[in-house]
Amino acid sequence: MLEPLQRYIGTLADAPAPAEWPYVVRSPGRINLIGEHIDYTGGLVMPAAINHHIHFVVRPVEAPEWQLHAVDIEETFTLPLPITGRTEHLWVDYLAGIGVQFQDQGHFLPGLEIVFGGDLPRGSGMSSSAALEGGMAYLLNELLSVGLTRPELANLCRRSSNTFLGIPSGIMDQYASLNGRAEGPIVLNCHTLESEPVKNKLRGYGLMLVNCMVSHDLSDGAYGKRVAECNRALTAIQVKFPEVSYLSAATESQLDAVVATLDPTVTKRARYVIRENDRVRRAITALEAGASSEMGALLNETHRGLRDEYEVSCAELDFLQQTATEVDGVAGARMMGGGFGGCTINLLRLDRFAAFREQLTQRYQQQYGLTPEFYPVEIAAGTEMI
Ligand code: GAF
Repeated sequence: MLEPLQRYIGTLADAPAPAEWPYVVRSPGRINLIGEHIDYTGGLVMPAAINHHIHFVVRPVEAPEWQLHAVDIEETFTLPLPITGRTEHLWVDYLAGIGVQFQDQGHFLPGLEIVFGGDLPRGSGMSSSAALEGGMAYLLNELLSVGLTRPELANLCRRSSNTFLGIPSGIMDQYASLNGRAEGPIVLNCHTLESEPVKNKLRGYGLMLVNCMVSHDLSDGAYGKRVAECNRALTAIQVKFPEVSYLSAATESQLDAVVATLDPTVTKRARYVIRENDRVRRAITALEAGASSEMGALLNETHRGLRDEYEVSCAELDFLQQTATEVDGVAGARMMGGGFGGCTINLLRLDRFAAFREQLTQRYQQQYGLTPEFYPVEIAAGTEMI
């Protein structure tokens, strides 16, 4: 029985799965145009759900367990219910953590068989983890008729990452996967959790992700360190300006007024956050005006900020970003996501995709002996039952 389902997932068909498998959820990955590393400071971010997905094909079973089949990695795991804690498999824990959130709210988890997989590359920065969490949360919300809204589901997923998995991430990835709009990117205010679509008037340009094919180990601890540094900056600013309730709401002059009390590294991080938040506002204006060169310049500025002030880039990403900006037809480029590896996001003319690919491949192979992967991405709708 599993084999046809695996084929079904392989084709990513929009048609419903066989009748005995009544539930199919499609959960997308995400990109982020701008507003990087500021979701956990209450900032503005501009993500979008994309046309790379994880599909979940699900049926109820009698036994009190979840029979999980991860098609892409060809692994199977049976999770007894109720869920009592973590397992030894991170992919299982992404799903189990969501179950725990529902359990903690008093819901009885049904026995399920879940087959899932898709075309969302793992570890490339398109947030397959958020797609896993969001898809599972969406599914349980429907099956148990809980009635949580999409922003509430995103919050639940973030809570699971933070508390069950111990990953101190913000809310952007899960929010984008669950709330994405096919018309274009959204602007999410991470303080209020309100979002709206951006009126993107850029014509003739598309987005291409380039995977640098490395992932430096530093990343886990470094992310938590950045979160802690931002909290320290906020605490110092609040001593003088108690009305500032989150770091992205501070101004550079408020930061300047407390600089003597701050470690220089913390000041650098906070300056990046405040400037990045401002760049998002300018990016909204640029997109609404259809101004590709302004938008591109903002992407390049963000990259410099992430490289020099926030220090979450790496040599490979810097090389890809710099090289991209030298290619004809590229408006701008930057590293995307948590950093230390993964993808760059590039804004370039649609008629230059092939040349871009060729030039970057050649230069990157020469420099690092690695072949980058390219993903032309299109913006898509958020999680849905099909
Ligand atoms: C990771 C996190 F999960 C997000 O919350 C966000 O902070 C991002 O890094 C950086 O913008 O993807």
